[in-house]
Amino acid sequence: MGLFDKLAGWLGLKKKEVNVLCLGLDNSGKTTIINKLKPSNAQTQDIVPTIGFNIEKFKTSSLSFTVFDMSGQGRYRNLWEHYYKEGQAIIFVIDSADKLRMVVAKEELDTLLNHPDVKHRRVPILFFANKMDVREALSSVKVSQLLCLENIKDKPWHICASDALRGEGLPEGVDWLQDQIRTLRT
Ligand code: G3D
Repeated sequence: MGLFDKLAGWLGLKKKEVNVLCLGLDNSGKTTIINKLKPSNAQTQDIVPTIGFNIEKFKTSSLSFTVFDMSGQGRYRNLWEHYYKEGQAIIFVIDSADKLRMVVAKEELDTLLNHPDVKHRRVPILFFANKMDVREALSSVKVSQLLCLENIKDKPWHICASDALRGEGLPEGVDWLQDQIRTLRT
């Protein structure tokens, strides 16, 4: 059973669709991660509202994923922020080997956490400290420190080291998210 099926299988017990936002800078590994989670029968819908800004959406009967880049596209911010309202869980992907842009990732995370549609909601956030296989990658503890994750007090969060190419670390993250969604719904 695929990772996504596992998550969707449980959620399928409840009829309502759950929206998961998958965010991060470009090139962090979002597409690779999502492709590992995606079941082959998912309905994919590429939405291109404006040239240069791509949003991918796909869903099964119980779970809907919205994936987009947050980088270099400040002018599209109002387009992507529109999706915050409907997000019930967030997957935030970081390229652990991209030390130069770690500060940009932190800025985007802080902006996300302060957004009115996110700030006062107990949205669970799963962080993937991705590209762990790269020799110079920072550890998940270091990534967590640089992003100041310990300052997130009002939302459940969890960070997993991952190697999306091999799928390593993804099951742990998905298990955590599944528990969180279950907790929120009971
Ligand atoms: P994005 O969707 O966030 O923009 P992608 O990122 O999933 O397109 O990944 C960007 C590049 O990083 C891809 O390489 C992809 O194969 C690679 N990548 C993703 N995850 C990992 C990982 O865990 N380890 C390593 N080493 N590489 C990873 P290309 O060469 O296709 O651009």
